Amino acid sequence: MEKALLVTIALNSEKGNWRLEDIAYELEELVRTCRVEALDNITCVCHKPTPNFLIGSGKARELALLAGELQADTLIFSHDLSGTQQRNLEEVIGKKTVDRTQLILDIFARHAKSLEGKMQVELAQLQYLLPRLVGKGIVLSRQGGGIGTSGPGETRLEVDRRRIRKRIDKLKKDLSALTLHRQTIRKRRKENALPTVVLVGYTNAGKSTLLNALTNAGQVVSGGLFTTLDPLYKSLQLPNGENIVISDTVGFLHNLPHHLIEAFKATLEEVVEADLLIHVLDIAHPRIYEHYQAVLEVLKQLNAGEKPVITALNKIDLLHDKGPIDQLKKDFPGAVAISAKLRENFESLFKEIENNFSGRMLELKVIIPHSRMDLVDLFYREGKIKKIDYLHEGIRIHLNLPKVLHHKLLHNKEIKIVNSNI
Ligand SMILES: Nc1nc2c(ncn2[C@@H]2O[C@H](COP(=O)(O)OP(=O)(O)OP(=O)(O)O)[C@@H](O)[C@H]2O)c(=O)[nH]1
Ligand SMILES: [Mg+2]
Repeated sequence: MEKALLVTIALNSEKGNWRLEDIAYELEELVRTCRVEALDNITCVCHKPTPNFLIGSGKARELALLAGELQADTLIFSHDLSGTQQRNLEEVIGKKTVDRTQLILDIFARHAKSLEGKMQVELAQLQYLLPRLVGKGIVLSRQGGGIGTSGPGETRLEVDRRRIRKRIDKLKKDLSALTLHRQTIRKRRKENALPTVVLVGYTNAGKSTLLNALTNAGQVVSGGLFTTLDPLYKSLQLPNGENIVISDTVGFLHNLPHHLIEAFKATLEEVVEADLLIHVLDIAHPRIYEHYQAVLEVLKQLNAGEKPVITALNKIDLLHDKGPIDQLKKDFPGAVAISAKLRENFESLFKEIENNFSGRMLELKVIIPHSRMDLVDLFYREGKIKKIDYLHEGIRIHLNLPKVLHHKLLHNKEIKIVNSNI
């Protein structure tokens, strides 16, 4: 197993509510996901970041000594490094260095499954690499293998600049063709008038677990970060009979590398197009408030900051003391506390979703001829039948039906509307 020395950096110039220990903890979680052994995690507070070394050459020499003592293969930094900084650090330390973006790209590269996912990751990796291919430092160091060198699938990253440029152009072209295809599908879905709900949230919050619990989607779930890169779309019938399409998304992270957001824009467009978002939060995570803010930031970047959102406080089964739930419900008004794993309190979640779409369904009583069993099938499929009576004059049905469908059936002479709530 690759052995790494972690370096958590705090820049004085950076504001925000992320404390040094939060950054350190997150770096460790990312490294764990990469199956790299963390030998130690050194924190560096940088009052004056330098363009050549970021942390200063003196600190770099200290790290070189420590890395030698610990016999580290690699140094992993919690911060992004410029090409120059990375080259200089590698020269002084004599080891491979990996920065935060590279680390995240590496995880994405390992987890990409679909063709589109792989292409998006490769594009992000190449765009990251291109401006760094000056001199030979980074090129040579990347040839050693290990973390920071994974390509999507089994491919090794190319390091030839001209070929990279060509490849970037090709990937962009192919991805935009896929985007077009995706838009066509989305348009068709819109025509069918099915509302779409997208699960968003910090990585590891439990989005895929929730999707599976709601729809038997079979989405892969794991304790590592960024397990899901390829969202799945599933249809789901709410208790009131309304059919919706629901999907999960790539997990978010604070300061998600912009290369990644750019490359995944096509996938993340689903978030922008959604009728409703469910923001899944890991209630058992000590940094829940920071996660919440980070997700809002990414949503803003995607121009989805104003979407209707239901906050789902997930993993309540992990809380021995239920006290914090009350406080959290105050902090996140309207939030529902659930356990995706144990399927707890899904009724409240469904109620919130239904309320959000209220007005789309209509309650009515109709009488249809016995010969029109196909309509009964349709009502079962598209609506919710509350009561059905087989009478002499026909089949009397009390049901909830989507308004769009009601409009379509309005002029059907065979359907007699006895009562409706409009
Ligand atoms: N105890 C408990 N664990 C949960 C719950 N929901 C999810 N988990 C666990 O949390 C971990 C992450 O779950 P995922 O569903 O993969 O999370 P995700 O949000 O899809 O993560 P990414 O795809 O990586 O962004 C897994 O180990 C799940 O088993 C829950 O309600 N209770
Ligand atoms: Mg997932």
